[in-house]
Amino acid sequence: MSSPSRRQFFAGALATVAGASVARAALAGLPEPVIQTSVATAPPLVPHTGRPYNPVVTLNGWTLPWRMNQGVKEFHLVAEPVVREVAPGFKVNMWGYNGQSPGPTIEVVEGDRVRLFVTNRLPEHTTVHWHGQRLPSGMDGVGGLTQPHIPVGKTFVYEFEARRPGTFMYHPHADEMVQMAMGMMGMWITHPKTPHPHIGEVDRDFCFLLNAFDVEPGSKTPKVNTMTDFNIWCWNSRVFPAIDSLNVRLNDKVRIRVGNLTMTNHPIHVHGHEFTVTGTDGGPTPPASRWPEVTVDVAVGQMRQVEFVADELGDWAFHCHKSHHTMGAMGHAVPTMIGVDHRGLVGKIQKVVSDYMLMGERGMADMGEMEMPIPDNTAPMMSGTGPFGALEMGGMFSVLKVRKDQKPGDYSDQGWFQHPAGSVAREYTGPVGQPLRPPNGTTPSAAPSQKPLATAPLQARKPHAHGGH
Ligand SMILES: [Cu+2]
Repeated sequence: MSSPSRRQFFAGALATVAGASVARAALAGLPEPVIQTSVATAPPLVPHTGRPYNPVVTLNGWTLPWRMNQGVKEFHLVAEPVVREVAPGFKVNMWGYNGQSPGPTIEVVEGDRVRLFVTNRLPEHTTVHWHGQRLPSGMDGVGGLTQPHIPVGKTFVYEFEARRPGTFMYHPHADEMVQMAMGMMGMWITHPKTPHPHIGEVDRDFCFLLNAFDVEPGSKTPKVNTMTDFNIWCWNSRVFPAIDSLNVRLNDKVRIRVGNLTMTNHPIHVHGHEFTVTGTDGGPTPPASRWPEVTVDVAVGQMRQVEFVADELGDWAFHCHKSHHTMGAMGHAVPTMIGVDHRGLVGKIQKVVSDYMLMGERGMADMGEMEMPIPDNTAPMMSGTGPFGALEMGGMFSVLKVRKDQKPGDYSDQGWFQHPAGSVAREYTGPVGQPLRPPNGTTPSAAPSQKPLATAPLQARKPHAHGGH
């Protein structure tokens, strides 16, 4: 993560000035839209007006500044085409808000009166639905049902009170399949007004959206008619290794809020720690309902927030547990080539079939190591290099970095973990005997040291029942 961009800094400063000293007449107009194009994780936006709170950090994203206008928090969202760097060397034409997909995180406090101006710079009409909020029906943003669509070039205004604390999302409810497939979405956090019995204080509060795209290898624009066959699995429109790590201090209390706006579920898994689910779409969970887990499934349209104490030093993988979601651009027709050495042919085949990619002939680990040849503007299928070599990961994967010397409030990446001597898995160099295998035709369940009994009853087994494990 890098320091705040100058652009963001000045934008924040301007918002402060506007809130503090601009004449009332000027406040009758729209707040200036703040645009952010940096892919770096912005530092938390400490509130300059209104009730105080401990702000969140949006992975590879940022929080939208607001201005206070006679007690109302005013935000200005601009729906527009954007170019998102999903990974270095892989840029995608998306639709988003204020320069990015996803749009900026909106952070408010329970009880805040919120006014949101939405300007439509898309080539078609849109709306914004405030997913999960309690609000007047006419502010719910469902085009045709609760409001007319926002025409191209027009600005609509939404206004409601943030009635309950929790983790929320926003997205269009207009040509939804296209607009969400193009990247239109964002997060919304409502902090509690007063200490809440079910909401704990934390040292670090992260949030991100799960989102997915279907981008043909070598192309730059998502296919918008895809229903389930997405191939770019993102957190905040980024894929590993372009997703920032979650950098925390030893014994920090950590909260991670995850929203899912893909079209499938994602079991989100942390290594080295157990977490509890402290919040869902409906708000904070009562403590008596919580239990420890290391994986939480986040279904389509859901939000989950998990909390844990980061009390184990190290680099801990944090990822979706569907293994094809930690892969990059998988062509849909990649043949299995295990056992075939055809590396020399790839260039020739790509001249005819542009999205043809080489599948490793000994499994796929080869490809992470060998930087397999891929078409231009394509996310590598598996990449990222760790201190011990190729990580063979892509897509929905990041690293929780727990460090003793990470300063409070510092979210910067300190590099790879320095393992204490003797604490890393290593090669065993002693003698290794041949495994004992039961002779052909005997029951494999008999322990090798036991002589299979001729009179043992036959066990019924499905064919290949033990073949794939
Ligand atoms: Cu997944």
